[in-house]
Amino acid sequence: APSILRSDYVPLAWRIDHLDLHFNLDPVATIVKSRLRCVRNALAPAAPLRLFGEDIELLDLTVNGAQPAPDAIRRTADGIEIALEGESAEIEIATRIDPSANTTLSGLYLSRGGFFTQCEAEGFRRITFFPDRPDAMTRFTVTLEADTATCPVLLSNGNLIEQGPLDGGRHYARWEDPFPKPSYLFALVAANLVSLERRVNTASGREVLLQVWVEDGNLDRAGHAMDSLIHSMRWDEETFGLELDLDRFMIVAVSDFNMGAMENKGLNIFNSKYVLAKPDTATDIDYENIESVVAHEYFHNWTGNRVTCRDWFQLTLKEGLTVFRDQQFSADMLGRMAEAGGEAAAASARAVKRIDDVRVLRTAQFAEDAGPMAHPIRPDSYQEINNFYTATVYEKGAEVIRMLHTLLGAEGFRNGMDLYFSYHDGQAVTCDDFVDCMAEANGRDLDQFMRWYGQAGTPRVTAQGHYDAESRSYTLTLTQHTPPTPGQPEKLPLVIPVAVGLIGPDGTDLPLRLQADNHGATTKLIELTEAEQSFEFTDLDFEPVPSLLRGFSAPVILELDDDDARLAFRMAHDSDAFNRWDAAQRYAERVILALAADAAAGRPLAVPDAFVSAFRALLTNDALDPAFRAQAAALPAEAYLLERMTVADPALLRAALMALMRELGGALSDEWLTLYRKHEVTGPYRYHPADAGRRALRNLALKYLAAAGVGEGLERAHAQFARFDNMTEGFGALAALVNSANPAREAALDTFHRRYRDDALVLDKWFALQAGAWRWNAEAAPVLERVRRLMGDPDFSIENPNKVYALLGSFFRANPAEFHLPDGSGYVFWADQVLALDRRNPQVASRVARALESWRRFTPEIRDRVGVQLERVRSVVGLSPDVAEIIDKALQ
Ligand code: BAL
Ligand code: ZN
Repeated sequence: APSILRSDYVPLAWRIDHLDLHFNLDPVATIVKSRLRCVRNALAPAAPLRLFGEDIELLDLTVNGAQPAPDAIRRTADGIEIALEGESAEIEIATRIDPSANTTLSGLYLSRGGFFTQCEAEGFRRITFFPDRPDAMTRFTVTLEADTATCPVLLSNGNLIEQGPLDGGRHYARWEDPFPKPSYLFALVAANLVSLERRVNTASGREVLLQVWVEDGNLDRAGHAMDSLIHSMRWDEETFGLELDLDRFMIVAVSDFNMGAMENKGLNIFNSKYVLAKPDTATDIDYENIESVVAHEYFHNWTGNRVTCRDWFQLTLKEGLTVFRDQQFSADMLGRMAEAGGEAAAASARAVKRIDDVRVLRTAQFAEDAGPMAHPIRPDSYQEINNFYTATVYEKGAEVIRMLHTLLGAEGFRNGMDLYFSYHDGQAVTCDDFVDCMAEANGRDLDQFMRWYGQAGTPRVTAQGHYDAESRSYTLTLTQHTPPTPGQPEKLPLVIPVAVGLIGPDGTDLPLRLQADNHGATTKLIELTEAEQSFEFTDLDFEPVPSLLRGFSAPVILELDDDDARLAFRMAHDSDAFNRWDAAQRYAERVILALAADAAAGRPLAVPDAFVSAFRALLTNDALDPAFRAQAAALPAEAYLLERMTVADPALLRAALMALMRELGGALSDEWLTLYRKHEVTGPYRYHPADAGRRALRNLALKYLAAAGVGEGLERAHAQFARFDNMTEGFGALAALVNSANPAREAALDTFHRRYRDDALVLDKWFALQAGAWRWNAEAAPVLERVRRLMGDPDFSIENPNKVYALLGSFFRANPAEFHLPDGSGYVFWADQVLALDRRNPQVASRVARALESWRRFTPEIRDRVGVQLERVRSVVGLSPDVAEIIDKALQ
């Protein structure tokens, strides 16, 4: 497919100042009538009105009430062009669509008998002909007609204007959205749902109605989403002075959904996974995810909806900023809840949130940035925009915003935000417009900073320290280098904020004096802006141990030459919780990669005693919050470690990880059992970071003990599984049992399945656990056999994205050693599934296809076998543009 270029942007020739939509909803033949009021844009080059349309049947089209002359209208590959005269025109269009045949879940589709829409990025053109691009901001009025019995609830954006019965068992509702919006924010829902309602006042005293719509029977799972929404509203009022602008705000849960959730104006539609929670079906992590996704979509109301993107290349304008906002919100919420345990507990809760976010970035985004899909947070080209809802645009985009926040300070950042809304409310703008506001509000030149928007690849930063005893000074020399990425051979130096601490021999932070300043704080922000730069710290009586990039102050790979002793020292002493965790992770990584090298050379796999000691010291340090200890004692993600191997070899890595888990589980079994006993949570379940931290540490103890086959640990896991009242403990125990050589794991899986056989979201966990399981028992059958069998399970459905992500996604992404079986059977299976999915749902297929994009980093044996399957997929006629782009780029 041809690439679309950012440089090709042309403003709209015709604005649509009002759109009146009428839906006659029917599962197989929905009729959509639309009336567009078009106004010539004097600022753009003259051109015909261009309407996009895809997979819809045009029934009728009039211009100013008459059939247009044949030569005034032209069908194009992606829609219709109409030559218009004068300064304005009214277009009326009727189309027919078949929602029952829409398996793509983009546009108007059916889920469990109800009608739902998903229009971002380009789903609206699958509903009616329209200038379906984000800079076409329009006022919408929407009328819905549907069968009353099957679709008693009729929702769209904005305010309900009128509703009533119609003949033939049908009814209607009319909605009006007072705010102009692009078509990607349009939504409708017509279904049989019930709602949890709250009326709350905004900061300015306006009463608003909040609703969370779910299927009957699920109201007891809607409360946490509602609480999260109210917290999000308060937070945005307090932090950014931003208030809800509508009288009504709705969240709707749907079972079949490609993404996590969607920020349609006033009518957020959510994957039910990010709405429904009660203690015995949702884990602590589910509760946390729901809170952050509800916040994310709510925050989009200002960062995305009121101010939107000029074109899809600017996606990070709304996504990076909104992810940053939801991350800050979650950190504040967790910190606030933890405050009851003191200031240190609050700080630790915030640090743990930061660690979680960086784990995601390092695992998913760093790999993307090092592979064939590497792109800047603002790409210059794409073939299929759906492929660019990426970790780079979202997570790295959020890191770029975070750097602005770090460089400008909270107040400076807020001033920039205020200016952004004062200039651009109601507009479709670019990333430059945003950064310009930050620059103007702070009197700061951000031209060099803008390179973060244009350069792909993860920068490497190296550090060299030199202590001079005579002058009592320490010189830190930092270099930066960004490796080439596809289409970008040369990179320029970036602005990299580096938060630095220097640790003295006794483990405490030293006061820092940079030459020519006298602050004496113990963490200092320095700005690396050149390829190489030196910073001199004075008044130091000892050679310090540097602690760099505290709090992960920039999204870079910091190449440290710290040896084991230094890592152990920082693991024991670094006052920055993030870096303390990072030291533990780096040390573990060194040990794991050395074990993998041992395995490759046929040497016995021996874990160094020094590492076990450092690990024990951290684990048993009761001054540290349990949640933090659980983070530090969890090994780095397998996908991340594969990226760190010179040649990715999943079998060697798995052997190394198993050896380390067994050693740490066995050698520290007493410590794990003591921790397990000490951290029991009593009383009814509550979602709270203090409790969640204790549960996480106990579940981790079970995981290590079960991996090592420690009898008492397995007994504890069985006991926890036998009588659990919350999913965190139930699933934690089950996961420990399944990831062990203990034969009782099959019975536990059956018990769990029986208990939750009617609960789709819990069954997703059951599928994912099996697909991601390691083979602790060498005689057990390959996991691929189980995955094939589970695809035939009556509870599995290839039509449901959550099921596909749970079973296939977990297998392809979270179980590399089993996916990459030496006989290559995993790749044949992968290609079969990509092709089967592509016929139904290209967006889901493309996500699954991406599991092999980094194939060139693997061993020659793997590359040979993957290459054959990539070619096989590429040769198929009728591949979607989504999958075609991924495969083409992988093969380039
Ligand atoms: N805009 C797509 C879903 C999200 O990022 O909120
Ligand atoms: Zn978003």
